Amino acid sequence: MGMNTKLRKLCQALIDGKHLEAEAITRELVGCGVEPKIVLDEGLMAGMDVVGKNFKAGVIFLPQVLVSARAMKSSMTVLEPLLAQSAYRSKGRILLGTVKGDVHDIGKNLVAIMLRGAGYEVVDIGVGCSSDRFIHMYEKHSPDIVGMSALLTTTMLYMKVVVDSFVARGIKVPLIVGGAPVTSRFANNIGAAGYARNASEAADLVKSIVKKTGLEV
Ligand code: B1M
Repeated sequence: MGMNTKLRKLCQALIDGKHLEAEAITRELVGCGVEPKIVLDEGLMAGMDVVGKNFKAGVIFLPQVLVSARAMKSSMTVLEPLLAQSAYRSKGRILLGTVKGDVHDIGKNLVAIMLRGAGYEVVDIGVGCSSDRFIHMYEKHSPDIVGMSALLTTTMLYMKVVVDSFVARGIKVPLIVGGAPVTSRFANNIGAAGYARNASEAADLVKSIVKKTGLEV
């Protein structure tokens, strides 16, 4: 079976929510030497895209989305060590969380993987994070950058609450944002230090902020 056929099968396994199959095909693909980034983009992300569209169109419902999300997570356990392979040496510490009211964490986890792969230390504080949690964890871990993720048009508004709470406390850490509904314009409007469209852009963004603020040694 050719690589493209396998990628299509992976995409379909994700859509069908077959996590064992998705994980097995992922293993096969990387075993054949296919770049993990290609497996991610052309297999998993392509599948998740269809899932999102079908959900929006009312063709499938939440339980199906959940089984697809589980399939994505199973495949990611195979890809994660490969994506994060570069030798570890911390270039900076990033605090990362999904904001209050939002449970979507696949994108955030991917951002964490890419950042770790790019040599940053990531403190992942999970989903549904209130501004108090962001601040408490900031004080505990003293990160160089704080990153927020939101997947809902309703919860992205909470990013402003977090930015404002940091400002109110006089904390000057750069706050960056991302997630499907978030735009660079929105990021500007709420006073965030930056926006990234996807996980690799997030790594570039962090790199440029770290450089600008002279954190890199
Ligand atoms: Co939800 N969901 N969901 N969902 N879900 C979306 C987001 C939606 C667009 C689907 C749709 O209608 N087409 C829609 C939002 C509509 C809107 O507000 N605009 C939606 C909805 C409505 C809901 C519920 C409200 C459904 C309901 O209950 N009626 C509910 C809300 C729950 C809540 O959070 N309170 C809900 C629930 C769920 C599940 C739990 C079933 C599941 C999440 C499982 C999980 O994450 N553990 C789920 C899923 C899987 C999706 C879709 C299908 C896929 C999301 C995903 O994982 N994508 C999604 C449709 C879609 O986006 N295609 C949808 C793959 C992931 C790798 O991409 O998360 O975009 P993404 O992350 C990217 C970038 O955005 C960026 O980089 C990542 C990697 O490239 N990025 C950052 C993300 N965070 C970043 C942070 C950064 C920088 C970049 O800096 C810090």
